[in-house]
Order: sequence, then C-alpha cells, then structure tokens
Amino acid sequence: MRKVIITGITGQDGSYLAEFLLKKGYEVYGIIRRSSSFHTGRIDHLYKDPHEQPRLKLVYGDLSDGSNLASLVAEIQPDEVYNLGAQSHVRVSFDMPIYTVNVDALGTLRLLDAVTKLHKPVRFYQASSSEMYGKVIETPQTETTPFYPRSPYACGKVYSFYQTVNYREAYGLFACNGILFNHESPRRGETFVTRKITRAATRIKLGLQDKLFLGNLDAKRDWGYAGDYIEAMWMMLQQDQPDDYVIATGQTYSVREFLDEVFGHLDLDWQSFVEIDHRYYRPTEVDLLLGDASKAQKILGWEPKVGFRDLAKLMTESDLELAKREKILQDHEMQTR
Ligand code: NAP
Ligand code: F7E
Repeated sequence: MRKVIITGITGQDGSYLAEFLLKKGYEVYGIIRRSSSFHTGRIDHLYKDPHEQPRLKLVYGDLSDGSNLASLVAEIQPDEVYNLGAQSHVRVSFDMPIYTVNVDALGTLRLLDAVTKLHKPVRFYQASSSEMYGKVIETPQTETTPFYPRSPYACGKVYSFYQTVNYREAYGLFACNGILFNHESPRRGETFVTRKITRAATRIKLGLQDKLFLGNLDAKRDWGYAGDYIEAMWMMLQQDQPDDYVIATGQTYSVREFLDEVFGHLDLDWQSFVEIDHRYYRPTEVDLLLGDASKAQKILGWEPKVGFRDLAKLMTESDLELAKREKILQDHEMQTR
C-alpha cells in the first residue's frame, strides 16, 4: 500500500486531499499539532468511517521542529509527501512575520531535508501560492511570470518555491510546486474573505447578526473550488517528470462582486449591512490576481469544474444550513431560560 504524509491535514486543503487519497487506496499519515482543544473537525468524518479509518493515521508534529519531522519521515518511509501546513493568513503574517517565515519557509526546508535524507524515491508537493505574484508584473500570471511578493507570507512562499526547485535540481528529488490561486469551499477558514461573507450573510438572513465589517472591497481574485484544486496536486506527482504548475480558473472577480453574488442569492442588499473597517486593510495589498492554467490543462489534463457563481452558491447554501442549526439552538436556549 502506498504511503503519504500530509502536513496541514486539519486545514481546508488537507481534509479534501486526505479524503481523495484514502479513496484512491493510500495509507494517509497526517501531521497534526498538539492543541488544548479539538481541531480535527474537518477530518472527523474520515475517522468515523469504518472503511477509511484504519488507513488514516494522525501523528504529532510541527513544521518548526526539524528533528521531529526527520524522525517521522524516517519512521513512515512515505512514497509521497504533500506539504500543505502553513500559517496561511496573509493579514496575520504582517503581525507575526518571524513565526510565519519560520513555518512557511524554513518549515519547507526542514521537510525537504528530511525527505532527501531517506535515500528512496519520494515525490514531494509544495503548496506554493499566487500571492507570490503580489504586485503583478503581467496579467494573466503564468509559470514564467516573475514574482513580486507583498507580505511576509508571500516572501516565505517564494523562499519555499525556490528551495523546492533547488532540491529538484541539486539532489534529483521529484519535487513539484503547485502555484495555486485562491480556492475556497464550505471548509474554508472563517477569517478568509469568501467564508467570512457567506457566514455573515446567512446569519444576517436568519437574524443572528446585523453587520459585516470588511476591508478593501476592490481587490480582485481568481477564486476556484478547493475540491478541484487538490486533484491537481495529486496529478502533478503522478507525471514522469517533476515540474511547477499554475492552478487557476482564468476568471477574476472583486470582493464587491462576491458580495453581490452571495447577498443576491439570499435576496438581500449587502450595502445595508456591510461597513468598512480599516483594521482589515493590509499594509501592502495584492490588487489583482488572474491565473492562466493552460500548462496544467495541457500536461496534466486538469481543468476546474466549479465556476465563481456555483462556488458562491454552494458556500452560501452550506452556511445557510449551519445558520439554521445555530438558530434552532438559540431559540431553544431562549425558551429554556
Ligand atoms: P489552512 O486551512 O489555513 O490550513 C493550514 C494547515 O496548516 C492547518 O492544518 C494547520 O494546522 C497547519 N499548520 C499551521 N501551522 C503549522 C505548523 N507550525 N506546523 C504544522 N502544521 C501547521 O490552509 P489551506 O487553505 O488548507 O491551504 C493549504 C496550503 O496551501 C497552505 O500552505 C497555504 O498557504 C497554501 N495555499 C492556499 C491557498 C488557498 O487559497 N486556500 C492558495 C495557495 C496556497 P492547525 O489546524 O493546527 O492550525
Ligand atoms: O483575502 C480582501 C483582502 O484573506 C482576499 C490565502 O489562502 O489566498 C488567500 O490569501 C482579499 C484581500 O485571501 C477582508 O484585502 C477585504 O485582497 O480571503 P483573503 P488572500 O489574502 O488572497 C492565497 C492564494 C493564499 O495563498 C493564502 O494562504 O479580500 N478583504 N476585506 C478581506 N480579507 C479578509 N481576510 N478579511 C476581510 O475582512
């Protein structure tokens, strides 16, 4: 049975990837951090599934601890490693630049080093990001567009991108960078703008909240669906040669347009509920991202299945269900008071 290690298995992408790889018959080792409360909500359904559970193993580790990563890699002897773990919030990276770079940049190096010392043919995936294009030099962005990072997070990701290329060239490691543009889902963290909007709009609809505070509404992003994007990660590692690929939808929309879509779906006018809060602005903004995934389409045969409108709709409907459950609980509490 082929073995994989996933860092970041408790996150949005890690949970979808674990689900996908278990279905493919892999034995999946997820590296999780110790926490004082449970944080495995996104993968609990896999643990409860009697068919998947025996092949899903969670082990404690952290990208900031190189010796722990080296022991885990040596013990597990994986065939494929997906490095998805990161402090992934761009705004937070301005508040915690050193921690972010320790995990997102040096963490990758620690893992690459551990994997290379195995002396077996391991395949390595690095979660690179469209944030590396930052203040974009050209539009649309492709694999040859120069990087211009605009945050500690993006600088860390550029470092990891080049270390991944370097380990490929210097040590012959089968290592790939997936340069993924923003991808979202009902499992997206609630502080990223799409999920923040779908959560708030649905709660407003049910009277659980009355305002939504946001930052820059003019930023434009190429938003895709996480479930589509994790398939591209796996496809990259199944090729004859390692390479780097842009994964994107090829369409860009503003935060304002996402608001139109979500509130429109709920028959609400967002202008009545949204207020601008400058705390959500960033010291340096990435104004526009638009990816060209034609290389991935040509070589991997990958293309996105879910477009912008369907993405907004599926996230809104999922959060509406969540809000309805919240409302029932709230009403029940009021009655029993
Ligand atoms: P996410 O939901 O924020 O998940 C991040 C994961 O990393 C979580 O499992 C988190 O664990 C783990 N992690 C954080 N710090 C760690 C550390 N010190 N050691 C080990 N694990 C740590 O992120 P995502 O959206 O799934 O993204 C996955 C990866 O793709 C990230 O590297 C992100 O930077 C990158 N990326 C994301 C996008 C996107 O649009 N989603 C686009 C391009 C690239 P806890 O649960 O313990 O916090
Ligand atoms: O912001 C604007 C904000 O935090 C998108 C990460 O997964 O994708 C993600 O990074 C835009 C920005 O994502 C709010 O200024 C307005 O222009 O949802 P976000 P991000 O920064 O693009 C990339 C590809 C990654 O690699 C990252 O890991 O929305 N915006 N108002 C806001 N953003 C947030 N979070 N909150 C607001 O209130």
